[in-house]
Amino acid sequence: MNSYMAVTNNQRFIYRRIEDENLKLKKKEQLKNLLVDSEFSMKGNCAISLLLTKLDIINTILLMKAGRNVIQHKTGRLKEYESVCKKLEKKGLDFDFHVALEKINDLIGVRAVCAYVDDIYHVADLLEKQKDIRIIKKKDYIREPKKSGYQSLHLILEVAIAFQNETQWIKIELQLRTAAMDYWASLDHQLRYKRGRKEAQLIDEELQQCAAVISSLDQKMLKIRKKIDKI
Ligand code: 0O2
Repeated sequence: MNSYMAVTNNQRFIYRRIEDENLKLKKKEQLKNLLVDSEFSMKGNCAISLLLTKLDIINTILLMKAGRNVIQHKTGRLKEYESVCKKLEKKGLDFDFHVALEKINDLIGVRAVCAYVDDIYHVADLLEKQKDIRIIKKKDYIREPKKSGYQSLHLILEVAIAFQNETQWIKIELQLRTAAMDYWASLDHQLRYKRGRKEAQLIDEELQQCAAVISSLDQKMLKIRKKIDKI
């Protein structure tokens, strides 16, 4: 190959890289427009409000039965645009709104923290019985914790929302966990962003041990509560 050919091939490669980068930027811009301050975000916020209200009602029903608040606190959020991009990249997916909508379950998310492990399943049962809720998938990371030690019950569900002309089913991820699981997950979340550092690997192992301690603490607290319930 002569030097003239080498230069043109090199240039062609650079132009293609620039074109690819421009296309990626364009797709990301379109994705941002469809995710942020959009029809999607408006409907997503409606889905969050509806699910939070449903959880309030369930808490009231269970409060009448158990005489205590079963759900201690709850929050809802739309996944941030940067976080959506990171997740798409991690999964090797295109920066496309419809791909994100189909493949990312927690674009719209609600988290509820319960007092005891059995409360989590009572709340999930009551939700499952509702006519305007469809359970798409259940991931029980309490019965089968993740390798990291992460525990929570995830319900990927759809809620029906009546808009002006039609009823739409909106996908939302509900994470149910105890206060101990929540404490562990928030520390782990901080660590996860620092993964790759040498010290982080040691902390990883320590966190796995803490997850086991937390699981046994939850079980002990549940046993004590059940004893007290019988008195
Ligand atoms: P962020 O920043 O919290 O939003 P999949 O459904 O298998 O295609 P996905 O969506 O990763 O893939 O499912 P998974 O594993 O059920 O995780 C969904 C969410 O659960 C995560 O969202 C976290 O919020 C939480 N989670 C899962 N594993 C862990 C863990 O090991 N530690 C902590 N702290 N949280 C975890 P994001 O988007 O990954 O993160």
